[in-house]
Amino acid sequence: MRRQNQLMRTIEQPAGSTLRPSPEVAEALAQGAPIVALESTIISHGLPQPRNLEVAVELEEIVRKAGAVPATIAVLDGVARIGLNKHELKRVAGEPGLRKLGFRDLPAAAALRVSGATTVSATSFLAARAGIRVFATGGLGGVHREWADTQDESADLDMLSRTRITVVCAGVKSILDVPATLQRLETRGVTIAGFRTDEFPGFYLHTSGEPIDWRIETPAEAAGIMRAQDALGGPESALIVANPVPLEDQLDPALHDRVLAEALDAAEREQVTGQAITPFLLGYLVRGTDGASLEANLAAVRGNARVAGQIAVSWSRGN
Ligand code: PSU
Ligand code: MN
Repeated sequence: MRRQNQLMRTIEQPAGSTLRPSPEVAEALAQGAPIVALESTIISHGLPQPRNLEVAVELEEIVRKAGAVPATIAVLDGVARIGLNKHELKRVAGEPGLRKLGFRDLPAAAALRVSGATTVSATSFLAARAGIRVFATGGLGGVHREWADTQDESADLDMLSRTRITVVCAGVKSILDVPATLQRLETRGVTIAGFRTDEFPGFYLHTSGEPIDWRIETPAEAAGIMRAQDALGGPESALIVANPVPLEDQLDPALHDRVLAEALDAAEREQVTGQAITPFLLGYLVRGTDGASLEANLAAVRGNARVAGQIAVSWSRGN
């Protein structure tokens, strides 16, 4: 017995020191209470200051109103934190030079005691490791329009193809090649269900115009798909619940197309590539639309946090 305890400690220690749930999240996990993971890159790199902190706080409130515990995920001083307090949220929103951490950056950040915000790929991995099944974000990463030249495909897609997590999002960011991204998701075996829609949402826009195969009407139906994933027993891929921004909150499509074309030109001129391209394009759109893209982005994320909370509640009731 003592030997077994010792063994447990050696196994748990590395995980314990690199992955730390907040007291509230730890308690919710122990009780099987509904929890929604929230990512932090959208706060640090996706939204302008000082609005980003307000939004971080607001998203947590929306999850709570739906009856679930929010767990914003970020790496602070090398430790992956699952659930942040107000002071820690402030660090994510305001710390100068905070890094953007994809899944592959996590070991280096842990070993070198670096702080950073987590993308969808890193957040889904950490949430699943912590035992959280539902996650809300804005728009996923995906295949970039210049893929043939750059091979730039977000690590989000790979991670979602091998992680059992439900991600509520407004589709993929419209700066991407949406049909190519949908094709990749099909090839990699990621289930997509439209939430009260037959079309894949367009992030800032209500629809991307691309059809999707499955439509659900209720959070309970999403929880039902999750239970069926478990019953089937694999593979370990994600469920994407695609929840469009309401039509009345979307960015004007003509304005979107015009400013996005300018943004893509500017990125090419300034040779922005790699991790920097997504924040660059999102920032360009915010300025080029006088903040209208920001409002559409926020409306989308708010809706996703709400639906994710409802799905988490339905999921935890049935488990
Ligand atoms: N959704 C938003 N804004 C964002 C992001 C998502 O509304 O900024 C972030 C997510 O963290 C996503 C990342 O994982 O952008 C994609 O970056 P990349 O294309 O470099 O993989
Ligand atoms: Mn990329």
